[in-house]
Amino acid sequence: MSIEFAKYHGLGNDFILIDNRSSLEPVVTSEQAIKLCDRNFGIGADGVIFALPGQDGTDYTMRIFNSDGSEPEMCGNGIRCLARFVAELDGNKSQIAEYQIHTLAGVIRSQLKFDGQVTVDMGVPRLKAAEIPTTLCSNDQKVIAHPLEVAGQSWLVTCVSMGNPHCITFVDNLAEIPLEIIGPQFEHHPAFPQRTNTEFIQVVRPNYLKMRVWERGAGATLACGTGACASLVAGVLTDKCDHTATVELPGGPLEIEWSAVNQRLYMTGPAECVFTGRI
Ligand code: ZDP
Repeated sequence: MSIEFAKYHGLGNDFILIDNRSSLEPVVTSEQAIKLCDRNFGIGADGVIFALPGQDGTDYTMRIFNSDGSEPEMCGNGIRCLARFVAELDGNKSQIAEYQIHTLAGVIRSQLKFDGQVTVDMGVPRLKAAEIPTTLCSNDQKVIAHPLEVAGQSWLVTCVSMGNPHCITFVDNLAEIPLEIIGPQFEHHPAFPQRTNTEFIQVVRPNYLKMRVWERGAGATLACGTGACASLVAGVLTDKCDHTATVELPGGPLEIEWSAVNQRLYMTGPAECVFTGRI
């Protein structure tokens, strides 16, 4: 096979982008995606993202495989990269371009800004246990500061779905968290039937959070857009932070706003092309 790709990243959360406009199915299988994401035997990435034809009146459809071959519903950093990638494919030279993108988590709107930043309307967070999904409490209840036993310790977790599942814990000292050890134990905890993304948050100020993330299907990554949005929601629900905050990730900062008017989340951050190539 011969497939052209572009390598993009959003704050170091990196993806292989593939022009999939000629087909409704990804041109790469999940097994092939695992190999492409391998950092020693492949191109190296946290995931593979496909720009497919739009559905139901949208401009494009996004699908993504994690580096372990699983398919998440949504991907915040990835959709910023996709917006830049399709603007490039379209030959869109205008300074501001808006795209409607169909995802497994619904229609997402993204807007390219003149300064290279991309703002994404990430939609309304889902909070009921059944929507996460988690068995931590009964189906239509919210999981807010709920105890969860992991690695012989009780953690107070808040669960938020941004289309994909997130489990958030607030900690006093982020540097002390043994992410590589406890991350997988959260991810595979029986309370999360679809597994979960896991975020640890240190509140520096109500409008400034620091985050480390263990991603479902990808492990420790430098950034996670859906995770930053979910964490701000968890911070508001537990009275720890404002509706607008900077979330500092290992790869850099994202600006997140949870609108009190329409309950939607807006994420702003960079997306950059690193190189292109042929498989
Ligand atoms: O839900 C999942 O399985 C995630 N690993 C998907 C990827 C999320 C991402 N890091 C983000 O920025 O939202 C791309």
